[in-house]
Amino acid sequence: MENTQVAAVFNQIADLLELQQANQFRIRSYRNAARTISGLSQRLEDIARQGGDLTELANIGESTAAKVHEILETGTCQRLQELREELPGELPELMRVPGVGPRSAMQLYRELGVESIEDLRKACEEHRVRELEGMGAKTEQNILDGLEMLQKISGRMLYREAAEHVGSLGRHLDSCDAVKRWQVAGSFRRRAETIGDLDFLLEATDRETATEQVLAHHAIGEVMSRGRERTSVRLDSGVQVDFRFFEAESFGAALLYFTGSKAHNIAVRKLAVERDWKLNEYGLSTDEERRLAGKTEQAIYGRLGLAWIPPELREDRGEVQAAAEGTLPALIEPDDIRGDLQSHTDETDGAETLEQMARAASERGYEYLAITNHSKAVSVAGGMDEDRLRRHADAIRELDASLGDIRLLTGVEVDILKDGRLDLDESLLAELDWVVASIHYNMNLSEKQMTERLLAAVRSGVVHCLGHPTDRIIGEREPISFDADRVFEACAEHGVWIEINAQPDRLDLPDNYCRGALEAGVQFTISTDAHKSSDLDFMRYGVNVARRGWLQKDDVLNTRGVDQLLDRIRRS
Ligand code: DGT
Ligand code: CA
Ligand code: CA
Ligand code: ZN
Repeated sequence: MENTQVAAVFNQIADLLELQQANQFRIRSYRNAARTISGLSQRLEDIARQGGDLTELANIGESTAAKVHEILETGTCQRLQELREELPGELPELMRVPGVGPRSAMQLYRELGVESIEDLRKACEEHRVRELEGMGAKTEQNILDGLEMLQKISGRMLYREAAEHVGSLGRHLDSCDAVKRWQVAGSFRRRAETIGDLDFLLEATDRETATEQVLAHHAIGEVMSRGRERTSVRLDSGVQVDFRFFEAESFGAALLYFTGSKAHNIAVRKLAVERDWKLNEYGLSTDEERRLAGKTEQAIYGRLGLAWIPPELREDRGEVQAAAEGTLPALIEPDDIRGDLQSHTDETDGAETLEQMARAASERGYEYLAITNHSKAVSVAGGMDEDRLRRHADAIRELDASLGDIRLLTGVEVDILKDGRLDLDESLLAELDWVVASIHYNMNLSEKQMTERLLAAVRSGVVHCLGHPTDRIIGEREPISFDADRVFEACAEHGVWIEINAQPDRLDLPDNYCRGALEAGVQFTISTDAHKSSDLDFMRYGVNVARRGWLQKDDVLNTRGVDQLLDRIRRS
């Protein structure tokens, strides 16, 4: 148990006492205790375990010390539970909303019957809050803003957002001269699709100075705890960041431990335990405390008879066994990508012209770009009918003929209609270089209907690739339900590629589907689905997914050079 968690319990007690409008001195004594505890450099748990006297600490008397012991043992405390029971509904939760204090929470409850966050949102939206004494339209808006913020804080962020924070924090850490070395661990290093919090590991010349320098970063909003081992902050954006200090001799062990995943750690530690060794964030050692490794991950894995495992694979999905047998995949790299196979222009819902997109792809060193605008069913995007597509394809061919350094492929993203038919004439589709088929409507069909719908597209004989195959939007829309095994088998049989769509909120095919598709013999594309030239840079997010899905260079079509690509997609 961390000091911050103990302090949080005391702060919660103080909050609830405030809701009850209890004695101010009692409230303050809990707050003072919380402040002392979160400012300690040593862990309370360690002090207690060594039999230290907690009452020697400022603001901690007999009864508070007893509560600390209770919290350390049980994770909570009786007094907090009692207070919770004395108050109705989720009233205490209301105070987590920025802009809502104990007094206003009580007022909202008494006068509007607001007992939960949901009640509060509704009351604001129905403009009932502004009618209350001492509140107004501005307060109401503040509360709504606070609710939005709260959702952001309690939610996870997309990998892309995390990457922006890491970029900015990383540049800052590079400028801190007391920071000798830093690394991001956690789900970010594993390149997971969403990230809870950021975990930085630091080696410092002097931890105190390094902490000062790190905390000077402009984006840091609140320092939640500060200590010799760890400092935790919340950025202005609400994102939580942990900075942990390690010495060089332990850095590899720390990196291994804090990269996780937890399941991977457990699987690796099991190998150590089988040898009667000990593995933790400080190193690998014999039970007699003789150090075996700790400086690098390679050395630790090596001692355990394992090859170094790329972080993207550390999910306990068979990687430990593969590392023992020497059969880990040689994962695809961003530099392996030679072109992009899904992009849009201002012919439909893209923001830029054909020329602009072609130039941008060429600037990225690509050998080819497929232009895949929408078909007519996607009317919100201004989708094309047959005539328009014919003329558009001519324009693509014409521009292609005038470009020396990049090959433009004539293509389309044809909508798969509800019954599995394609939204454009198949004889026209057969004339194009590259046909992506995707679902954009009617996503709530039964699994059986959805499977038939996808199978019809796969078997059409004119489709090269299934675009954003599950249609999920991270945090917004669940994947469609379909029999993935059957669809993947059909794709393998009919030579239909499966797209890994690299849009940051799609990442579709999701990584947890990739292994199944791979085992079925499916081949993949990684495409950005760019709607403007800067979207072409999403490619690396797609590569992240592919790596987490165990894909190698040869599993991905657009790692081929242009001649080989054309050879592969040419219709027989
Ligand atoms: P997140 O932050 O929810 O996106 O996911 P992670 O994986 O970054 O998780 P986090 O930040 O809670 O912890 C970082 C790593 O530390 C985690 O991946 C594995 C390691 N770790 C944390 N707690 C435990 C634990 O109880 N046991 C083991 N074996 N490892 C843990
Ligand atoms: Ca984390
Ligand atoms: Ca963490
Ligand atoms: Zn689409």
